[in-house]
Amino acid sequence: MKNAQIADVFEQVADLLEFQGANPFRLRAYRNGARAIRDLPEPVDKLVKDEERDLTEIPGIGKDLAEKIVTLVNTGDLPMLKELCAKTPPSVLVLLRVPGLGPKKAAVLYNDLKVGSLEELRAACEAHQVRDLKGFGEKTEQKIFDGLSIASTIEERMYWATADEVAQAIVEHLRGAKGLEKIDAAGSYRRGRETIGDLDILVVSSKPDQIMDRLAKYQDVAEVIARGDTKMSVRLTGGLQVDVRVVPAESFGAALQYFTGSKAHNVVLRGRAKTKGLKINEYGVFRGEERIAGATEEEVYKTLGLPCFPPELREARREFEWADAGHLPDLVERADLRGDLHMHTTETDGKATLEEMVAAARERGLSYIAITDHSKRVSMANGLDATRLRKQWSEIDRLNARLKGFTVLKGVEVDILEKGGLDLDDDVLSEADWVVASVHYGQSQPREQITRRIVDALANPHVSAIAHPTGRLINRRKAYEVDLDAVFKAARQHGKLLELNANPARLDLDDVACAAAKGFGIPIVISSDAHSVGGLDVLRYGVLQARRGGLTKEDVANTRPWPAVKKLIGSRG
Ligand code: DGT
Ligand code: CA
Ligand code: CA
Ligand code: ZN
Repeated sequence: MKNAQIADVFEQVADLLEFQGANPFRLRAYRNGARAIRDLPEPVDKLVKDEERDLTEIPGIGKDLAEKIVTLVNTGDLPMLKELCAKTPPSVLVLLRVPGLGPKKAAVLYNDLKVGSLEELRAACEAHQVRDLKGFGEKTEQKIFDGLSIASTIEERMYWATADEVAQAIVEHLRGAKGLEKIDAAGSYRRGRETIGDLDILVVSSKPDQIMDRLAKYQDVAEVIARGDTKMSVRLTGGLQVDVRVVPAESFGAALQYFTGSKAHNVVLRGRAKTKGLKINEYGVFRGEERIAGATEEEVYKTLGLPCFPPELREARREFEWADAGHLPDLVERADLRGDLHMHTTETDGKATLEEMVAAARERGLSYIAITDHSKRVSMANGLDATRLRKQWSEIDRLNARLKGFTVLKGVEVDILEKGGLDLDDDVLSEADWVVASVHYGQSQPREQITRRIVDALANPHVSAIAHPTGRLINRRKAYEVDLDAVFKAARQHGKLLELNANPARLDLDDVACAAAKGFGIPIVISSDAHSVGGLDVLRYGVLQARRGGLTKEDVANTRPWPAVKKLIGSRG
């Protein structure tokens, strides 16, 4: 079980407990636990198997939750959740998807109005029955009504990073099937979208039945949704749907193209085919009845006079424009990254020491890192004041003196204070090699205020970059109201960099914002924000997002050696 799935289970437990009116302290333990696991940069299941580690090391995880995690990892299930579910009408969980409707209010709706589905909730709102309930009122009724349209469209989508583990495991499992000739995962997963609705897997096989039998036997299959001659859909424990299609070898490329999508990209492609007097579908490219391409994606695109677009670009954004101009951007790759400029150590809320982070970064082929522990405002993380920071920096100096072919930069992640300004004085910041400034508090301030804070931080001569510039947490928290355009302008004016935080829950800046930043000529720095040794491995998720934004090696600052990065900072100031 993946961290995110375990966190989801704890959230569900908390919701159900709250629905049943349980003790608030009990709820809070589960909610805090969920957050702790979600934010943990290393896989909990590995931690469980490591005899030297204890889950209760994780802040927010006590003995009780630790035991539940062990149960979840070992069995994929939590008896407590089953019991709670058995005591709760299943439809209530659907009600909880409505923004503005928590478990407590859902309980009132269910008990007093017998509302048990989104349709019934809509009807109750329309009949103005909701406003008369105790603790509701007209405004709440309206809010719930507005939230209904969102609830029916959002199903929680899985992080790409989680889907990746699942996809690799399933593909590996299916490779064991007799008659398998080719297999590839398509869909949003192949396009590297930050979240995945379902997995689409394509197979060439002389024995489709063998593939399907083997899929049915996969350990995590909870339910077979449908099985036909060439297509099978299953649902995994944890909820992800997987569609497997068996296609003829001569159509494999066409099917891979079609099922990779995106839909919008395919629509444009069909139009292009049409103007050439051709037809394209998942079986091939046709002139009249004759199939003129289909075995490979390259030939499918080539027949239409197009390059074989990297999947990350297939969103009908600018890829056709680029193709028409004769060149696609040469997208950045993980191997291009030479350094990582955002990470934490045991001095604040990291799990590994300075030396351990250095060793791990070297193992991963990096040649420099910046240590950017939190500043004092983040008291929960034991943030550093000037004295402790300078002490850490002298340690870094001593370490650098011993290191060959590797540089540790003296950095800090300085908080942008709620009232504006930075959490550390200029005199200490001026001694740093690299300063990332970030907003952790006052996230719900109005647009102008929060934008001003960030723009002012960019104007500070000692700040190098802004970390996670929008603060969004995928599936959990919306971006701040920040005016990104103003941030881009300020970054350009002062010659500053912007981060693409590679944590799979953040991916901030996202693909679209990266493309926009590139338009302003702002270098992007892809950073892990690692809080542990394993946390360094998230860089590849950042790279995927950068690729979706059309970024090349040139556009990403930390593909350069450190002295060249340094030259970028303040260069336009
Ligand atoms: P997801 O699963 O919501 O994360 O997103 P996708 O992109 O994987 O979408 P999915 O699984 O519904 O379909 C996979 C691909 O199949 C999609 O990217 C494009 C193709 N496709 C599906 N339905 C249609 C359609 O109605 N028209 C066209 N042109 N393509 C489609
Ligand atoms: Ca899909
Ligand atoms: Ca699908
Ligand atoms: Zn950080």
